[in-house]
Amino acid sequence: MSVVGFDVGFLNCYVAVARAGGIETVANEYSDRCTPAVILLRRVVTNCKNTVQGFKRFHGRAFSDPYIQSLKSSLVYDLAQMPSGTTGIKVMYMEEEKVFSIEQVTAMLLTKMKETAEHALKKPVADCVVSVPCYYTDAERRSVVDAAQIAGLNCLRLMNETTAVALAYGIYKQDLPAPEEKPRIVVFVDIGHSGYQTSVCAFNKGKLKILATACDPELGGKDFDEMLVRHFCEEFGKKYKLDVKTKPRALVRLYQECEKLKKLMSANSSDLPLNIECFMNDIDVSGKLNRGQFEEMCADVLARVEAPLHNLMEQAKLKKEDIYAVEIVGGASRIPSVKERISKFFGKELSTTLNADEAVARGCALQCAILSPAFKVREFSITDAVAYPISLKWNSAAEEGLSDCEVFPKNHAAPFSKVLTFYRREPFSLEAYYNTPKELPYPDPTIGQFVIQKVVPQASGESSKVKVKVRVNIHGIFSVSSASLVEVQKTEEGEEPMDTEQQATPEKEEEKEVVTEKKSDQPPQAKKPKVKTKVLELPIENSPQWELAVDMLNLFVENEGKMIMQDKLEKERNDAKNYVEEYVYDMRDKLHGRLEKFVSEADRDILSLQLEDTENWLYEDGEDQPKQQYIDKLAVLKKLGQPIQERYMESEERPRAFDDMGKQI
Ligand code: ATP
Ligand code: K
Ligand code: MG
Repeated sequence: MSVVGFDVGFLNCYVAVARAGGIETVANEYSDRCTPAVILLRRVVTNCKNTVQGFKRFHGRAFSDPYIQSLKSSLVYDLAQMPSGTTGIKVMYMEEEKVFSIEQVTAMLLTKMKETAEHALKKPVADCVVSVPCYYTDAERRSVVDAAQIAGLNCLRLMNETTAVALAYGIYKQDLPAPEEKPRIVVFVDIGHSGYQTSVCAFNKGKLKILATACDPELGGKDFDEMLVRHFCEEFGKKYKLDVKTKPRALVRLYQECEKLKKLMSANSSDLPLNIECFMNDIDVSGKLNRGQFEEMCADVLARVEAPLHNLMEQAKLKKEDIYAVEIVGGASRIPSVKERISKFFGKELSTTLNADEAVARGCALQCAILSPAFKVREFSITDAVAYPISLKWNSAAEEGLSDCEVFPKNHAAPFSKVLTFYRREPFSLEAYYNTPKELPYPDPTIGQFVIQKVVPQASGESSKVKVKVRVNIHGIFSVSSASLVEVQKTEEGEEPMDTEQQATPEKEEEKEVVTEKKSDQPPQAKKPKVKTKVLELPIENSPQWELAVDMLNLFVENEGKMIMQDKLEKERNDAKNYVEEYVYDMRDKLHGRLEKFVSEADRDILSLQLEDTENWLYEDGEDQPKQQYIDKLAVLKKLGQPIQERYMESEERPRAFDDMGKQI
């Protein structure tokens, strides 16, 4: 049982684990707590790598989605359509052109993060909590759950990023109002590289409830970079007659330098330089900028900060005076003018008590600890909110036409189940969809199709009562989770009716009757006959939008395993090569140093020649060989070198042995 939280950012990822000392964010193999959201795929021949990055927003989207199409030109890799219609990424891998699904690519990233967690915990990791933006739809969420599965993870919860932050904020607070008191209302703002999320949360002792969320999925640090890049492209065009947009490599460097400059400007308001050597056509370029100019050129971007805040307060029907604190996280929350806007909106100082980069991962690890039976952690109940209102529609036999019903309004508590009652004689289908398409990040509001099968009329010929349970689960994903038919069996008068309906879901639940076909118009009877009922479970055919087929998912799981093996082999091969290289350099130095006295001149010449040959081989034919070749090369060298080293060791050991004897006496 592992307790791990993963923050999968657009740019930066963090891994937090629970250990005896509490929750901590852990470092990767490069001793960095931040893991870039970048996948490097080896393409054997050229030994260069495909770099895949900026893929977080491809989840659950059709390849034909205008958003995906509009991004194509700005990516350094190609996109392709998967057989299911979703988005894939085309790369060269192991000498072959391959298309990886977005789930596979995120799985590769999660595999890296899983290894970081395993290294820190020194045991295998499976159970975890993974973060997603609170504006993610069903299709996006299902895609991330699949990615986790491909990476061999058991995702206990997909957690909304702002909810993770709220948990990290609230769980250690000792002074929260008692359960029956007025809750403490806190606003959370996370502004990262790609997206801007806000939520308002009510805290009482031992619990938090998200009241509302509001977002701009297209506002983040990247937009400020964009403005800087645009500015310098123009300036360098005038100053050096360079058309930067035509050279992708130069453009990538300019983006990197502009991001650095943007960060520097957060701490410094004076003129700051931007210098790039050999930028294009061997020309060195330079420019400068100060914070005032930066804010001016970003006016349109900054103007977008306020709208979600308005929206949030309006949804929650709260006044600014009701807000106890505004806690901000995310890298771009460090931009002074962003902070100013938020602070001005609420008319209060912002609170920065959490680590702006690590709070999401820590919140996820805390949630994982709460869900884990093996870990003792303070009781804390978390109620999230539905991001987009969900409706069902169906063919109504009675009304002849389509009927629909909103089952989960916006900000409805989640996770949550509802039982709907239908009166039907035959199988029927329900279509779930988001009823506010304008709010969605993509064009198709369909959630999925659910067919309730094996519905039959009662023995009397009347319609059957069919109970359908719909839910938004712990990941924030909608489903029709079960259906049952109530078979009425008339019984002797006086006998107690049997209640065979099952209960007991930990989730909160509500019932609602949906009459879609008239119950028979019997006159009300004076004496109601006592009835016995039998409940039959009905099979449901689920077809959520953009679902990854089970056999595809299994294939991806298998392939991920193979790729991990391939990486391992590749690492071993590289290590074997490095050992040869190290031995060559090390021995050459020593032959002319401390080993000199322990080798005859003739033997030394032989070994020197061998070392030189091996070095040349490493740069030529030996550049890219199977592991065994390097092992063999090393063995040949060691056969000559080992005896020399042994003679040296012996002579070193001798006087020390005497010393030890001296001490014993
Ligand atoms: P997302 O939350 O959208 O998935 P992410 O989690 O990867 O993205 P963060 O790591 O929170 O994003 O933030 C990264 C962004 O913050 C980048 O645009 C980065 O340039 C910006 N950033 C980081 N530090 C600073 C700073 N000191 N000043 C200005 N911007 C900064
Ligand atoms: K992050
Ligand atoms: Mg983030």
